[in-house]
Amino acid sequence: MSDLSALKDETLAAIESAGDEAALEAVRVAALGKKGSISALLATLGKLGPDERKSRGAAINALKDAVTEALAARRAVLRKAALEFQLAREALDMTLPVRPPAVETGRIHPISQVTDEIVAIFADMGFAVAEGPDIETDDFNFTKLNFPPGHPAREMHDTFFLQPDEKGERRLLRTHTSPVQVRTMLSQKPPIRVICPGRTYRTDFDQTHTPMFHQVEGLVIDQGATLANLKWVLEEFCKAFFEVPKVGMRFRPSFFPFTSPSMEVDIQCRRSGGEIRFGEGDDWLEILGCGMVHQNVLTNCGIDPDVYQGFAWGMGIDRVAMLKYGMPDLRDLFDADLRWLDHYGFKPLDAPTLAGGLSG
Ligand code: 2NL
Repeated sequence: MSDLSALKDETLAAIESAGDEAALEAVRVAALGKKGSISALLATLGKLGPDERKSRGAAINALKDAVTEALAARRAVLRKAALEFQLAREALDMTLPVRPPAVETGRIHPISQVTDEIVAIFADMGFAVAEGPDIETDDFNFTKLNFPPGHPAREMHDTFFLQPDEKGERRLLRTHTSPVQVRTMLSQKPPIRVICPGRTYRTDFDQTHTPMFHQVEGLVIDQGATLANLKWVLEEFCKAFFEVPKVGMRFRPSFFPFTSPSMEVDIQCRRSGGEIRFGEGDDWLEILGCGMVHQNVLTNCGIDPDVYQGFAWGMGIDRVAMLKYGMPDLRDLFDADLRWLDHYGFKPLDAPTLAGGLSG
């Protein structure tokens, strides 16, 4: 019988050390499976005499019962441990505060907000939005816009130039968004009504200038586009943008190579105690430049100046954003300070629309 007790010790030890249900099942098959050690013992009973069969049969069955019982006990222990492990792993701490979603904590940068406001106003007047590359050719940034080679106005633009390419041509960071309008005129037939918002670059860095800044320009080309239309468009824009029913405007003669005549536009305002209000008072604030598109520009862009004429304007977005939302320092716009953005930024779901109110 010592063979049975050795087998019993061995099998019970294997059962105790089975670390999971799969290992336990392997022990069960090795002992009680068709080819298992205990099953093999039972198969030997047939060859024994009746007395020996009876006593040995009882002993083997007792071993089988002991093993079956130990298997069940160990299985229960392993099941409980597996369940507890799963429960611990899947535990949720219901007392943790809910983290607010990004749409509530994120902020739209004032430059993006003001750009969206400007786009909404001009879209309502039937303007499309056009965009173009920040890196431009000298031809699109200057020559086509009636800056002749060597013209002093080129120097006034404080241009960032890139290294010349194999052909000796040096590309540049656009100094205004006008090359987008050049591209538009070259690729579309009149009538054209576009606005071109985007990043622009000049080598200028002080209290009121950053080397990267934002501009929006507008362009209308049509057979009957006049200076009166230009004035109406700009007046509608200013009323909508500054959210006032009336705004005084002053058009002063000026010079740009790409327009003739050219004008700078001031709007009426009142400055008091660091605050500024539009549509009242007797101060003036310059906000944009504009004019009738120069005939040379039309010709350079494949438009017949004897059939079509047009008007255009350009405005700095950063400065009007500061004016409208009372931001004191231009450089804060580009400092990526999250506390500043939390204060001056806009909620993502408060998108500007004319019907819903531009600035919420
Ligand atoms: C300013 C003045 C201006 C334009 C931009 C323009 C573009 C084309 C043709 C003619 Cl393709 N004009 N743009 C016209 C007048 C003024 O900007 O002070 N911007 C900040």
